[in-house]
This record gives sequence, structure tokens and C-alpha cells, in this order.
Amino acid sequence: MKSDNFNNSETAILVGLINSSQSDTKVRDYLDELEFLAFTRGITTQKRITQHLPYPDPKFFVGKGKLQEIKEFVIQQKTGQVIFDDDLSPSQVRNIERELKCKIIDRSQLIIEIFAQRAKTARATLQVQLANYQYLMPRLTGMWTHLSKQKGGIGVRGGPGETEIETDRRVIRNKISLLKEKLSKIDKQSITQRKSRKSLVRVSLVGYTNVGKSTLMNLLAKTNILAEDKLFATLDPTVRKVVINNIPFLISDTVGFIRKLPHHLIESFKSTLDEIRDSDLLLHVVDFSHPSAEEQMTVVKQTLIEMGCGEKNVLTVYNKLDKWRERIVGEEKLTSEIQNTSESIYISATQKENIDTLKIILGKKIEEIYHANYNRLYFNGVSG
Ligand SMILES: Nc1nc2c(ncn2[C@@H]2O[C@H](COP(=O)(O)OP(=O)(O)OP(=O)(O)O)[C@@H](O)[C@H]2O)c(=O)[nH]1
Ligand SMILES: [Mg+2]
Repeated sequence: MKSDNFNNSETAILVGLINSSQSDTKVRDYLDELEFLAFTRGITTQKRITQHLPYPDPKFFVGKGKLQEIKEFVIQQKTGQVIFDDDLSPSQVRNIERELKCKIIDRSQLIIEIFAQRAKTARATLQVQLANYQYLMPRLTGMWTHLSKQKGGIGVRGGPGETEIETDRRVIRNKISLLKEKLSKIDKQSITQRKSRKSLVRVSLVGYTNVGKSTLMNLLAKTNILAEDKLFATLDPTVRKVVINNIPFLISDTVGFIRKLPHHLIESFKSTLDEIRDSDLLLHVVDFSHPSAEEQMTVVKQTLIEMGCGEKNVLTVYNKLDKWRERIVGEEKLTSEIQNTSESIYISATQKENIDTLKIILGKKIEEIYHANYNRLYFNGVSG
């Protein structure tokens, strides 16, 4: 039973820094997103705290006065955790933890926790475990210095010796290689599956998290993928065969991207992201109604470049047109902004608006790719 003396682990304070290159609005948007991440994890935000600092304090991330302010709030409200919008170094985590005496996490760890909570399939579970161990590895090294200095501090009985840390590191290293092995076995199966479907045109839905990829997938492929107003509803890709203009093609729904996606997560989700790499066409779905739509698009484009997919054919699908209209009521927005072209189209997946137009544009693209692929295969076949 929970006692009143314990802090409520499901509550949090969010902390963000504002540096000279950021506006207050930008930081508010960032913290909105962090609050949404916390909500997805089942954590209620009690308060947001920001500080204007040119760069993070090396010891406590925020200044000493600010830390005191956070501490008072934590004690008063029995806050369970303090979540920082930027990555903390292992020593920062320890220093802050020592002062605040509650759970301290950063954005990367929160994202890994959400992935862990959401992972349903064997592959997703293994991928998240891998990402988590890779995240822990450097932190374990830091812990040793800390523990050896502390000699029996909070939660440490006597303090482990170096050999124990070395053992821990070896155990984690072994776990990492075992996980990689297990994943490569699963991946081999899907490579064979993928090869058998090689002749078909491949399309992937990509985009920032929560923009409506799965909702659109359900419309186009008549699937029944969970679509909900939470982040990272989709972790595993779903691939379906769809026919438009008599041409069959494969469409896949993939994991969403986010600002500062921990790179361990990107790496461990490599196999999932292979779907994107193998695609002939990407449908970049954008939540057009979101105040940070433009920045989200940039994040997606940059992530694609990092994955080596920067040169792929892209059809931009501006989604949530209905919500955008609601948002701009009373604003002098030009509806002429909204022009469907062969490169971009405006739709509402939930209201099923412009879906037929999308299918026409998509059909044309698929036809072009199909003929180009066919010619390539045919001529390669003749010459080879
Ligand atoms: N108003 C409005 N809401 C939409 C539209 N399309 C999707 N949504 C909602 O947006 C939320 C997220 O939709 P999903 O389809 O799960 O988004 P996703 O991109 O697959 O998200 P992740 O898998 O979490 O990355 C859900 O609550 C949808 O109902 C739309 O056209 N208009
Ligand atoms: Mg989804």
C-alpha cells in the first residue's frame, strides 16, 4: 500500500533551459512535447520550470538557486520524478539525485521507457532491451567513480569495488551481444520475406510521431492498426499489399520520429527502419495543424538523411486539415496555400477528406515507379 510518506512516482516536474538562440515560445513547444511524452508514459506533470542559461551547468544542469526552487517543490508536492528536456551526463544525474532525492531522468530515458512500455512483439521487446543496455553502458562506468568516492552513500552498502563494476559491464556486454544475435535471427527471417516480395513497388508511411500515419494506413490498406492520441503508438512495422490502378504494391506503416530520438533507439530499430530503406516511395505524413509542423518536417528529413534515405522519392501528405481549419478560424490564412500538387497533398484522414485525390496522385507515382522498375529488371535481365 502506498504511504503518504512516499513521493508519487506518477508525478513529475519538467525542466528546460532557454538559451540565447531559442525563443520562449520554442521552449514552450518543447516542454509541451515533453509533457505529452510524460503523459504517454502515464505521468502527470505538476509543474514546468525553465531557466535562461547560455549553456547547462556542468554539475547540476540548472543553476544552484533554480535547483533549490525545484527541491522545495519536490518536497512540498511529493513529486516522484524530475524530467529534463535535454540529455544529462551520468555525473549530472548523480549530483541532482543526491540533492533532490527523487528519480531523475532525461528525455532519452523517458523515450526508452515509453518504447519499453509499448513493445508488444518479441522483436520490439528485444530492440528496446538492446537500446536500454546501450544507454546504460557508459552510465555504469560513471557510476563506479561515483560509488568509489561516495563509499556507502545513499542506497550503497559499503560501495562495490572496481571488479564488481567490471563484472557488471561484462554482463551487460554479453547481454548486448546475445540480444544482437537473437535480433539478427529474427531479421534473417524478414530479409527472406522481403526478398520474396522484391518485385513489388514498396511505399512507406513516414513522419513525426502522432501525425496520423496509422490512421492513413488503415484507410489505404484496410488494416486495423492501433491509432491513438499518444506518442509512439506504432513500434513494429505493418506491411500490406494494396492495389491501385491494377498495380499491386506494398505499403508499410513505421515507427514515428521525434526530435532528439536517442541514437541507440534508431540503431536498435535498424531492422524496422529497413522497411523505409527498401522503399521506392515515401509518404511523408505531416500534422499540418500542429504549431511546430515545420520543425517536425525538418526533424523527419534530417532523420531520413541520417538513415541514408535523403534521396528517396517523397510525396508529402499534409494531414489533419480539419484540425488546421479549426485552429485558423478568425485568422487571415489564405486557403490558396492549400494546393494539391503531384508532390504534396492536403487531407484529413479521420474525415476522409481528399483521400480519393491522394489515391489518384499515389496511383500515378506507383505506375511510374512500376514501369521504371520493370524496365530496369527487364533490361538487366536481358543484358545479364
Ligand atoms: N483531427 C484529426 N485527427 C487525426 C487525423 N488523422 C489522425 N488523427 C488523430 O491523431 C492521433 C494519432 O494518429 P495515429 O494514426 O496513431 O498517428 P501515428 O502517426 O501513427 O502515430 P505513432 O504511431 O504514435 O507515431 C489519433 O488520435 C488520430 O485519431 C486527422 O485527419 N484529423
Ligand atoms: Mg502509428
